[in-house]
Amino acid sequence: MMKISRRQFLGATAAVTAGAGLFSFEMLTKLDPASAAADNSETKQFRNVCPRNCYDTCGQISFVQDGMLKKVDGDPKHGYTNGRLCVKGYTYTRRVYSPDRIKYPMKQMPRGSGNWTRISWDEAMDTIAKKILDLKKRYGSTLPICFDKYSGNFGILHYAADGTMSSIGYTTRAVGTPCWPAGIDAQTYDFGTLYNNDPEDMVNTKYLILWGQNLAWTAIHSLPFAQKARENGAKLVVIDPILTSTASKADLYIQIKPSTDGALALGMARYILDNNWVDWDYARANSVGFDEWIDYLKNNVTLDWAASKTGVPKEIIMEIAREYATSKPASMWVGYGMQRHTNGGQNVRIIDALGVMTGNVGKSGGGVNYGQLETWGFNYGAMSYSAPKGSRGIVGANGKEGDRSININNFAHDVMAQQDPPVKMLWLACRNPGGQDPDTHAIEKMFASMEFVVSVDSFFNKTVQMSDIVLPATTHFENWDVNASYWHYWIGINEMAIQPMYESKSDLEIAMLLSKKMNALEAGSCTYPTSGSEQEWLAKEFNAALNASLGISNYKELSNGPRKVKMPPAAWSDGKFRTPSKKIEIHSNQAEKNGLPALPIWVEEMKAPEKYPVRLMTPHPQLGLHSQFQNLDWMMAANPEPKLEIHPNLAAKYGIQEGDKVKVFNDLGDITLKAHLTRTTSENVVVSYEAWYNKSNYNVNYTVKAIPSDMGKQATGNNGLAFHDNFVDLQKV
Ligand SMILES: Nc1nc2c(c(=O)[nH]1)N[C@H]1C(S)=C(S)[C@@H](COP(=O)(O)OP(=O)(O)OC[C@H]3O[C@@H](n4cnc5c(=O)[nH]c(N)nc54)[C@H](O)[C@@H]3O)O[C@H]1N2
Ligand SMILES: Nc1nc2c(c(=O)[nH]1)N[C@H]1C(S)=C(S)[C@@H](COP(=O)(O)OP(=O)(O)OC[C@H]3O[C@@H](n4cnc5c(=O)[nH]c(N)nc54)[C@H](O)[C@@H]3O)O[C@H]1N2
Ligand SMILES: [Mo]
Repeated sequence: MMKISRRQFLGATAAVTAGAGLFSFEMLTKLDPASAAADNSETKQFRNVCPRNCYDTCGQISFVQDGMLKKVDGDPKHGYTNGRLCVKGYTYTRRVYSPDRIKYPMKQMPRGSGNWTRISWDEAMDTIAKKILDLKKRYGSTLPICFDKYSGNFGILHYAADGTMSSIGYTTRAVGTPCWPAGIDAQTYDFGTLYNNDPEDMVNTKYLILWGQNLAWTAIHSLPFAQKARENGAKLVVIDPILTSTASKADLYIQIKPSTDGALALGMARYILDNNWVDWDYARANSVGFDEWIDYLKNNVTLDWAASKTGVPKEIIMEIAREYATSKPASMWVGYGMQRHTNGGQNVRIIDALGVMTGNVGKSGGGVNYGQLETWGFNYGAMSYSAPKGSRGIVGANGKEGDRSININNFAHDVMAQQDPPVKMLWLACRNPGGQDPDTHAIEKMFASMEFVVSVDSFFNKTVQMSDIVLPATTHFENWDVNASYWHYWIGINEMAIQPMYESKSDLEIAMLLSKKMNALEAGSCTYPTSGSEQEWLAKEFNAALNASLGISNYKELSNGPRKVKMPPAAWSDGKFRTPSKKIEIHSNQAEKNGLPALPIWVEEMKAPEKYPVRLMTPHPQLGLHSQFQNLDWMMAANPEPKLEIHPNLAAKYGIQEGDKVKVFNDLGDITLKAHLTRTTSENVVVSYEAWYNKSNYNVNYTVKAIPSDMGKQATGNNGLAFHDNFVDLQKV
């Protein structure tokens, strides 16, 4: 199984019809050089998997005619995504044939000027390889080269980007994940790792709480399972400071004050205790520290306190406590939004304890579900290459020389802080810190201080705009791969459906090409293999255990359809927890050792500073996935510009009306947005979704501070980011 601590790992359909009215297949075919072919030529179908960083990791069928991708649909053989895609998935033809794609290797002179020139692959590789060798000579190691990869493409062969770096020597690595680390640590302290029930098992629940999770946008294929549970009589409760699309589908929506979920869970726990709805047998047999926590509840928690802390009326806390504890089984899904706070991990620990006290852990239809990496049992051959002999690195805890780690969540600061040797060159793949990292001004300053920047991408996003050389990346229809999900249990093969567009290459091909060039310039300077077809590489990612768990003898069988990893439907149903004590650790010595409370007790939330009284939340958009999709023409047609969602009462205080331009600012920076008055957000919370709009400088992260969340270091190397503890003031312009 893959260990998450190993490296920085993970770490709707309406608008398509809107777009379809504006863009026809005829327009689409005009973009393709091969489109002269007759219409009646044979349509071939291929199996693909959407490789984006998303719960759903959808099974796709691509329809190809005369070498052209005509349509992308859901794969009916995928038991979780069930033949459907999200709105983004249906736009893939627009991505593949987007006129904005980076077509060739290009250089920008000077960096940031927009003055791009097409160069050959050979010139690109020659320039990059010479720069690497030059830095190595000047500094005696490859440590001045810093690598930052995250989640642009989670395909297993895309770990070749990591392999590129390990094969040239010891480098500086951005370690951690901006995504979900606080919650991972919480579940690691409590259960030993993160491990959710099969989401298809959701249909068996009698009560479902979606806690800071917006599945209608971020995991749409779970919605049918949640709906099925409702049809079977389950009640759906959504807890979120924003009345989301998901909340609109719930039986009960609870608008909680941000970052106070722990107080709500503690209030519920106290009421459950007072009514003796506790599953004492389960909790005492399976956990350590349970009675100690019960004492804490008795001595420190009251319903009045929980109500005043969370803004949730006492009667509602009592109602959901009673229903959650007495509906058997009851399930909770803890989203990644709610852990992006300074006490986010701690709040997840408290919610975990609520699941344990009611005996809902290890049960079908139950669980405190967050995510899983149980199905990721690949060999990771594309990323595992050792440094050339004689490479110099940083001496690690094991006494051996190795890479230098810096914090992915304080990237700008950490890059600039490196001395002996300083960081001089950046290599970015599947990663857009210019759009996605907090404190964009600091990121820009850091990029400007570099000697050389290479990025590998498909679009001229903010990071590419700050690069010297960009290498064009294929889309997943143009290469082979295999993908797993961090939520459902399915694994699917991604077949090459069309030839790479223009001169684009996959991260794997780039790794091999760079190795060829480096070794030509200086023999032995790169250990990465220089040959092998993508299918050969793919075959090497499978092993006997993985094949057995999928019921296959050869990976090629996946071409007949995705397979589900054989695991019980309920996580932890065997009761074999992976903590040091082998039990659920309500009292966690490990947490205590790391300077955190040993018990799942209340930790105060971050308060707004006087100068910046309004919380700006920047969660994930419906029509984009971070900096992907929203830049495509169909998405721009459906959602042409970003907006600031603001409650009418707050708007009135600032004299803001619908459509007014509003400057959103703090000491870090500002963005100007059109106001949209809505009662879906709380009175002191404004909302603007993180996304990249084509040819626009909109970026919420100009105002977002790199404030760490409380957890993440234990399992992922660094703490996460408290994206939603971000405070601003407003001004009508
Ligand atoms: N304000 C705010 N900021 C946030 C968040 C938030 O909630 N609020 N969420 C955070 C979270 S949860 C995450 S996960 C991060 C995501 O941060 P990133 O992982 O940086 O985000 P993406 O935009 O998905 O992908 C980065 C780039 O990968 C490129 N890419 C796609 N496929 C390939 C490929 O095959 N090869 C190469 N080389 N490149 C490819 C894409 O074109 C894109 O430009 O953002 C974080 N940032
Ligand atoms: N369409 C789309 N799908 C995506 C993504 C995308 O960008 N777009 N990103 C993918 C990635 S990388 C990730 S990490 C996941 C994230 O998907 P989710 O787990 O759904 O997380 P978010 O969308 O960040 O936030 C979910 C909700 O948490 C709420 N929230 C914020 N703070 C609090 C709080 O203190 N308490 C409570 N109760 N709720 C709070 C937000 O208001 C938001 O509605 O989605 C994945 N899927
Ligand atoms: Mo994420």
